[in-house]
Formats: sequence, structure tokens, C-alpha cells
Amino acid sequence: MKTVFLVIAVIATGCYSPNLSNEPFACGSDTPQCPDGYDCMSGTCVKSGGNAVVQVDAAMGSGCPDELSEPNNSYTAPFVTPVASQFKTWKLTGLAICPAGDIDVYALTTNAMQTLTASITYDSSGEPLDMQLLDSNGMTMKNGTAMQGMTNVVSASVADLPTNMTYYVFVQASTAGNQNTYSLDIAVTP
Ligand SMILES: [Ca+2]
Repeated sequence: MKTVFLVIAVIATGCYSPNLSNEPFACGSDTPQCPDGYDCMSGTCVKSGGNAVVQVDAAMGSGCPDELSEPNNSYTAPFVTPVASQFKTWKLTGLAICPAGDIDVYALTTNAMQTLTASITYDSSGEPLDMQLLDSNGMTMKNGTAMQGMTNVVSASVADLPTNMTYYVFVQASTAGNQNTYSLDIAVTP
């Protein structure tokens, strides 16, 4: 059975701190668990619409590192991210194209007319990975391109996307059959 496998990497600064910053802090035990404008995510109050680093817990998988984010092999069965309803910037680490032939798909839904930017950073000592942004019908709307000087970072951006539409980040090996680990960043603005 799948249990909570997302761990928000945070620096806890205490409950109901009067100095409310963008840094997440521990949720309270009573309701409401977080002040107005904050959501309780995995035991941590994070600013609604703010940023979060989320980590797939590799230790809970016995095979491929990101086993517990699987299956997300198609846009019809994606890993659904909380972008943009809860977070406008979202990072997922501990991911992998594994085993050979694996495809990873992540969904996000706009909540305004927004620019979507996604990037993957793969292990530079391993095999190259590719990323694409797919539209709501699963069709490619932008191919990721390698960042100059950091060829293991592949990113793509599309502006003026309408509100309340679901888009997908599609990740696969550049050469079929290859495998590698990676992290994923998704951001929408404004
Ligand atoms: Ca995978």
C-alpha cells in the first residue's frame, strides 16, 4: 500500500512563529494546523502558492529509486503535482528513468494565465535524458533543450497558457533503453 512518500525538506522554525517567512515550519497539532495563508503539507506549514522542495524517499523503494512515484508512464496516468493550486515552484528529487524503457509523466494545472517552465537535471556521469512539455491532449507543445554550459540540464518554457488547464512534463531517455537518475523543477508565473 502506498503511504506518504513525499518528504518536504525544510528547516523547522517552530509553530505559529510570529515571523512568518517563506521558510516552511512545523504544523500545529490543533485545528487549524497552520495560520491563514499557509497549508499543512506532510507535517509542515508552507506558504500557500509558495515554493517547496519535495523528495521521493528512495529508501522506501526496493527496485528503481523512484518506484513509489510509479506508475507514471503516460499522460493518462501521470504523477499529479500540486502545481499550481498549492505551489508555483515545485522540485522533485530522487527520480529515475528506470528500468530500461521507462517513461515518467508529471501533471500540473494552471490557475491563471501563466508561463510554464520545467527543467530536469540528470546525473552528468550517466546517460542523457530528454524532456518535453505536453498539452492537455498529450501532444508535444515544446521540446526541452540543453542549457548552455550545463548540458545535463534540459529545460523548456511556454508562455500565455490559459487558466485551469492541465499540462504534462514528459521525461524519457534520449536513447531508448538507457537509464539515469534526475531531479525535476516545475514553475509557473505569475
Ligand atoms: Ca521512473
